[in-house]
Amino acid sequence: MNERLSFTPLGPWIGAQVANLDLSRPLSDAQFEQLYHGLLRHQVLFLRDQKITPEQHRALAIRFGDLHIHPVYPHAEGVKEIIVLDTHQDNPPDNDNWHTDVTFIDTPPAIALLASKVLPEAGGDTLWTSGIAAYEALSEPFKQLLAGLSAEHDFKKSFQEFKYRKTEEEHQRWQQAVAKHPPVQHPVIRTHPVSGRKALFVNEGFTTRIVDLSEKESDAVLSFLFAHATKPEFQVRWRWQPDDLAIWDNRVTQHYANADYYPARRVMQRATVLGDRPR
Ligand SMILES: O=C(O)CCC(=O)C(=O)O
Ligand SMILES: [Fe+2]
Repeated sequence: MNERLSFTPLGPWIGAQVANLDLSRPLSDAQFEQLYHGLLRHQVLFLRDQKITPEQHRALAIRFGDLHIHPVYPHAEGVKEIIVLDTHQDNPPDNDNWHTDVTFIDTPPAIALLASKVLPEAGGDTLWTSGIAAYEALSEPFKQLLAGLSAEHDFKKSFQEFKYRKTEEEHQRWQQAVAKHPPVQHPVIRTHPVSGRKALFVNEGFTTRIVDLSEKESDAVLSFLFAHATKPEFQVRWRWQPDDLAIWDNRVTQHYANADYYPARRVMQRATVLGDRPR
């Protein structure tokens, strides 16, 4: 049997489409190695025609490491590690902002695996941007300035109270999540723990300030970095078909889920692999 996966780059910096893999069957070690290597290189991988159940999704994700259970998002029935993002008229999309997933904890996710289940007739693309490309495009003096800095990341910046007041129960769950997630700090530039590549690690979704700068300096630097990080040059955009799977390296990327399809329905399933402390 031919076990070689093929990777077709979707751009020079980020994104590749993977062929010759059927994820409804268990991956061999050789296949997993190739997939992981491809992920490190391309930062986000896309696979078409992968009809996987929540259980199969979890079994695949667990090959990459321990899984995160989200404090707020609902999960698939009986599979608490699989988040269900079911957006429609009464549950508007809320990932239409550039972010890296769950950077509000000490050990943000390393990898996420997102499967498309129900799609609108048009729209609902997702975009990713490379923190490696963004870092490498900075001038040397600016890289040196950023190298010594840490930034604060806060759950509340994206999960804002007004969105969680529909029922008393929802509001209580939000309050508990806030109490459990005080702001944390991460380096502004992180080094990938496996590839050794450096990447910009601030994101508009959760990063509130650079701790060692004055408030005005921090605001100015962050607004430059948020804009810089999301230049089209560093991006890839994926047009979903049903049963696609995207796998991204959350340590060195950000993403944006285009909400243009609202109020149509769109259902996605996500597994999230825990990472280590950014350095
Ligand atoms: O719905 C999407 O395309 C992506 C949503 C998102 O931000 C995520 O799953 O982390
Ligand atoms: Fe996300």
